Amino acid sequence: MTKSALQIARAAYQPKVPAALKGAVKAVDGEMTQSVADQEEIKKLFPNTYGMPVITFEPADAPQELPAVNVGVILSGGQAPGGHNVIAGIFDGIKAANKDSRLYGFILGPGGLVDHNYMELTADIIDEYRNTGGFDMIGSGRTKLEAKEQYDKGLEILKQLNIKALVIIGGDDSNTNACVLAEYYKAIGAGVQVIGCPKTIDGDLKNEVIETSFGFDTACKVYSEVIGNIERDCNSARKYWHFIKLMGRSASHIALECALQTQPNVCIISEEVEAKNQSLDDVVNYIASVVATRAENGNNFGTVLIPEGLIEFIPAMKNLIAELNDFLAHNEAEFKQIDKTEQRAYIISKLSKENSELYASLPEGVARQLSLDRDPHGNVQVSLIETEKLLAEMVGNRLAEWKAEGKYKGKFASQVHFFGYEGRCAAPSNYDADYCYSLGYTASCLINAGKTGYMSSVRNTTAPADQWIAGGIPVTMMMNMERRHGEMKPVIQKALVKLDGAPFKTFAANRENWAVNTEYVYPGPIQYFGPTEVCDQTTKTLQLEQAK
Ligand code: FBP
Repeated sequence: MTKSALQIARAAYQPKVPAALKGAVKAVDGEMTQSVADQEEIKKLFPNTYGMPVITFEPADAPQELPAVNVGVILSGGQAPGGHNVIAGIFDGIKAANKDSRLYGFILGPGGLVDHNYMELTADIIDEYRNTGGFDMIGSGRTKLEAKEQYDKGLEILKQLNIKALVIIGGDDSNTNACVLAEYYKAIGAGVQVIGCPKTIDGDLKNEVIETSFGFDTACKVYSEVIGNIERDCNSARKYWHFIKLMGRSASHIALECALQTQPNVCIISEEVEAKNQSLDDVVNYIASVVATRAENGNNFGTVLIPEGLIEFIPAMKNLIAELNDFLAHNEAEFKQIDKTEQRAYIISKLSKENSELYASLPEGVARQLSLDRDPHGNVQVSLIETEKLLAEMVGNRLAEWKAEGKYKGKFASQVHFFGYEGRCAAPSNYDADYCYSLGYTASCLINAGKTGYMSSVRNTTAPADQWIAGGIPVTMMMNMERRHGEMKPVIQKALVKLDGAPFKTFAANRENWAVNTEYVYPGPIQYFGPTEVCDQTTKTLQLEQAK
């Protein structure tokens, strides 16, 4: 296979690890824990894995001879830079404890466990993928592990391969399911430990004890590089407004981090839109007013960042989508009979007054997406809605109205972009390469310590790596009860952008200046070799959150 020069050089990179992981470790128990909310219910649902202590790994006085262990690993959900290094860390960790230990990868996500689709990960394979992006070593998938039959089917292959521990690398839902699996295997005495690792570029799996999910750092740096390039382009040609949608299914962490890195003229934060009960019209008016103000200064150009999940956070749109879901579910047959050209008018005639007016105000393409593209559960697939086009078009229309009223005299031409997949498989930054390898190595220490129902945790990561703290957090500690598909379920709390948190406050304190003046920052590409202040910067979000 032909490799790029960077790939060849990068293969030799030795990830930096916490000092404690450089030799033999001992597990030190901290405080006993309880769930963040709904303690009684969670305790009842997890009688075997609730209340366990936080664990920290410290250097051991003497190396310990450990028995060989067979371990399985699964990559779950969307790709995130650094996944291969988590696997390399697990591999090196179990081999350091006993060279006869073996690692098996389940193919294409959790489905591989259920379908008994696996491969042994040998040293040659691991070396091929060190410090590379992507999940292609074993592939990933979105099958949810949530049914007893799946757990039992999985156990068959785990027994057959004599696997004593399973590491599930995933987001909040996958780690929730990992914990349910840990509880189940413990309850039936299956003899299989389950350990989770925090992954998602979205950055929404974090809390008091998990500083960040891996991949967020690299993905934001890739997007910020390109946003910076676009800002420079628009500051050179001075004729376009660029509307850039950024991935992040729900939370706006990616948009916020990219805004902190690149200082665009506008960045919409979904959580703020919801908290202020803003309408789509309010968002359009805000962007249009920034365009108009800049035009008064002769600046008919700018950059707008839009989080992928925005639509679902606009209360009025949420109501419209809910009524549409309901209406179309109950009238599917009738709706399908209607000629495509009549469908819009048909929906307008059927919805409640408020929702029908909102629906009628939407551009044709978006209205169609809302009524046609539905997932297997009958829900509108909001991520398919081209919010960047929607906003560019609506802002253009609003400015035309203002022009007719004599309130705006500028020129408005827009370009639209969507950045998501471009960043998910990038070669991990030094931070993600180090963090992921450390998470994997820590997972191996949790396995060696006989733990189950824990998430691998590496903290203090704004300090140099040798001061990082490796340990394990009981997954039940991060749980609360939430309504999912009409039922109350124990789940890890999703971390949305906190409006009283330092990253948002820093953004809010600067955005008026960034809107009017051209204060763009051009972060440039991720640097893998060079001075530490260039190569080892963490995200601004993490720096601001961790600043004491
Ligand atoms: P995870 O939460 O599984 O890490 O995936 C996040 C994400 O990248 C979102 O940002 C995006 O909305 C979604 O995956 C896209 O999913 P898919 O890869 O299935 O198109």
